[in-house]
Amino acid sequence: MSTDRDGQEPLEPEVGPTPKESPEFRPYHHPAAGWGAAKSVTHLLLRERTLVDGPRAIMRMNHENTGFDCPGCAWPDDTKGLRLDICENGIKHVTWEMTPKRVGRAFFAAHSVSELSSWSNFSLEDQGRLTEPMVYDPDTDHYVPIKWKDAFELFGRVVLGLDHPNQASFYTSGRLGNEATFLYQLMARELGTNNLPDCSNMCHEASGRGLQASLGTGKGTADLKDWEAADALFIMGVNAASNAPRMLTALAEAYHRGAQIVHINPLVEAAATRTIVPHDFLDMALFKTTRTSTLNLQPRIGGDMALIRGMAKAVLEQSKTDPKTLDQEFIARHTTGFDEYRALCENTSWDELELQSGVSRADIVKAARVYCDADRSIFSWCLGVSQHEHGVDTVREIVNLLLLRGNVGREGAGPSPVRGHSNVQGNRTCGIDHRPTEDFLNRLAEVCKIDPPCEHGLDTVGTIQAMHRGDVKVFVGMGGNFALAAPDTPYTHAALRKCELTVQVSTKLNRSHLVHGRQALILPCLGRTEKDHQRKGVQSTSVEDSMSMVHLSIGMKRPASPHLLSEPAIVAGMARAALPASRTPWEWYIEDYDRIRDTMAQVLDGFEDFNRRVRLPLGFRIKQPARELVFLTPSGSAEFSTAPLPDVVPAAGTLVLGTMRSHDQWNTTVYSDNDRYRGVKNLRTLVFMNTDDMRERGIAEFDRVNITATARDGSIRSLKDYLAIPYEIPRGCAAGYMPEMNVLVAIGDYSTQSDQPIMKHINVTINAVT
Ligand SMILES: Nc1nc2c(c(=O)[nH]1)N[C@H]1C(S)=C(S)[C@@H](COP(=O)(O)OP(=O)(O)OC[C@H]3O[C@@H](n4cnc5c(=O)[nH]c(N)nc54)[C@H](O)[C@@H]3O)O[C@H]1N2
Ligand SMILES: Nc1nc2c(c(=O)[nH]1)N[C@H]1C(S)=C(S)[C@@H](COP(=O)(O)OP(=O)(O)OC[C@H]3O[C@@H](n4cnc5c(=O)[nH]c(N)nc54)[C@H](O)[C@@H]3O)O[C@H]1N2
Ligand SMILES: [Mo]
Repeated sequence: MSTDRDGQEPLEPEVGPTPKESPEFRPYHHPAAGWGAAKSVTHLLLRERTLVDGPRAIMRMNHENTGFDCPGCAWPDDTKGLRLDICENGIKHVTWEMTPKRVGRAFFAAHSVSELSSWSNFSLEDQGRLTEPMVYDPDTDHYVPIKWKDAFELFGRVVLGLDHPNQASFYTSGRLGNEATFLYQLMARELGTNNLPDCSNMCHEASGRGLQASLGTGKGTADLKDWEAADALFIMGVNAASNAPRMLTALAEAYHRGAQIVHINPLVEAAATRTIVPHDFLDMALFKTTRTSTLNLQPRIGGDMALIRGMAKAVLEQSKTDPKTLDQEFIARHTTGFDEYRALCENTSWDELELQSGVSRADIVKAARVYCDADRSIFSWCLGVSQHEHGVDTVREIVNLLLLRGNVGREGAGPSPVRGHSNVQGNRTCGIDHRPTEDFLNRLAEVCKIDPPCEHGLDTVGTIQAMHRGDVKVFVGMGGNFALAAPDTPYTHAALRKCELTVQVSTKLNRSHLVHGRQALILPCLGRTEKDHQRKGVQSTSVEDSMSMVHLSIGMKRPASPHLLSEPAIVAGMARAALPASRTPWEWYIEDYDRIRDTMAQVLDGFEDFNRRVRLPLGFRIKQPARELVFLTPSGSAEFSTAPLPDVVPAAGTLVLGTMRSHDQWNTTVYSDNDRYRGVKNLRTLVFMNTDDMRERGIAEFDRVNITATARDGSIRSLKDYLAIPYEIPRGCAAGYMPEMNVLVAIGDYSTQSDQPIMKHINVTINAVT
């Protein structure tokens, strides 16, 4: 159980909305999406009382530059344009933002911060949209209204009083649009710090670093057209039906076309079975389902690298009798390190590969056959691959396998990580990077006439540790819910409480407003669905999806309150207050976001002629050098990697636990206590376990268990009274939900390769409560 207030008061386990109805578990055998999804959406629209506005807004979502971008996941929009490209969860995220409920000054007057601290996370967000800026009053322990001007002044005063700009840290959650992002990093760098942690530090940092090292680009190279042309799709470590539901459409289309679809996941998730394509109304009416998988492999948690190396070994073995198995010309012309990699594969025994992957040689070879039989293959992955100690090595291993058959830089092929937040990729493109390149800083300095610092800044874990030490005194959360999303909940909370000032720019009340510094501000902003009026008219912002497409998003709803400001305007207000002598035309930028875009066009690679190109019907695709076979690596070629296989087999008596999302949640926002596709109702404090592991421990379904995690430094963290659910998961593996389980992730347990907290590989023991 987590603790609050520097470890003194215990918090209730973080649960969703349902007042304890009895939990249910019945394995799910229906197709993904389809009518189950439609029913769930209707329920939510009714609950949020947006049955009229909701559907109207949804019809404007993801349309060619005339609507707003879905604030949900980063899956790209349908290339065919006008089709209704929506999903159940996208609709949930939109209605969540459009709720008619409001949190005004009367609410804050009625409830002290201490009182609100005892509320569940669900109840906090369920109060509705924030309506005006608030400041914490320590005398009364209440948030009280503050004028925007005074809020900015307070921020400016505290920042100006710091000994060094590195005593401030500026977090970004991946919903922030590109224009606000650019201004935000400009403010930080003009102040003199690269302390720009973001949610990507907990999410896809490993993917960026792995791809950068192998291919000289931090992003995937495949786009949706490639997905439509691939002969084989390998889907790794993603729960697509819940977290990137529009991928189901691509999978169903691929299946119809006769493509092979291989899912690699310790759990057989709903997307690995069959679907009713969510926006295909005829299929909906006829209950017509399509398969979305041709092969499922269930590696142990952390076993992917061994599995991929096994596939590479099988490919190399096959090439001895069939030389065309390898793309020799591609390897010779475009890669380095092939001989070393081949030797490494040959010297890794099948026994070791089977043990470490948890998959039999026969099944690994089966997957390799699929790969060899396909002319064009795409490998797609998400957190199941990235949130590990060896996430970078695994991503590089995937690239190794792609390189063997020349599956990079041509149609229908390539690496294709599935990003999380709708604009997390755009944030990085537009400068949110605690390790900026010299090139970028030089360009920023020249165009914006500032003198940015070149020493690297703090990422998410680094920021938490620095706050804990007292080295960082000002924390700004630009969206997100840092207090719950970050690892080691009590440690993170203690760190936030040590700050001089915490500032949260948010749409809804959440835990991060209650776990605050000595001084604290809540700055409420417009949501993506809302009209952003500025001096020169209604403004749009741009976003970038998982496949490097940049397009405009225009809100259409009346703002939730007349006192809200847009995110760019909030950044400008903060910047002006903290940089009174700044020559950056902050106010002028806000009058018309085209002006921000004109500056961005000069600073950012691939954004030339930004204002015109972003207004093209589907926006534009940022040039991807690796796609054109230009590899910006030290060698100028795509680089094979030869990392040693990690030992991921749990020690005797222990299990490896991965944290993940339920179907009915958006990261720290929990919509209900149900996880439909996994057959769970009214329960979040659960742990999925293998039946044999349960039997060995004398645990039966719904038995209460205690979970104890042992960190690398030997420290112990635990959760009590969770309910065990027997699940089809490999032996030695267990799984449960974030953010409740973040208390188990020790602050020091981050990857030495990516600095990402290891959220998918926690060493635990699980015992029945006696
Ligand atoms: N509805 C909804 N959509 C979302 C989000 C949300 O919370 N709700 N969050 C968004 C964000 S920010 C992100 S980053 C993405 C996250 O999308 P996902 O990566 O799907 O997120 P998780 O729920 O963490 O699920 C991890 C998946 O990896 C599998 N897995 C765990 N360990 C391993 C392993 O070692 N190997 C393999 N191969 N698989 C493993 C799990 O079984 C699970 O299927 O989704 C985005 N979209
Ligand atoms: N154990 C464990 N922990 C994890 C993960 C895991 O798999 N396991 N996943 C990690 C990952 S991948 C991620 S991305 C992080 C997510 O970390 P965050 O991005 O920090 O968290 P979210 O829950 O997405 O943030 C939700 C909040 O964002 C605010 N918000 C919503 N819309 C807007 C908007 O338009 N503007 C602004 N300013 N605010 C808005 C609302 O106030 C809402 O409460 O969590 C990480 N934590
Ligand atoms: Mo994420």
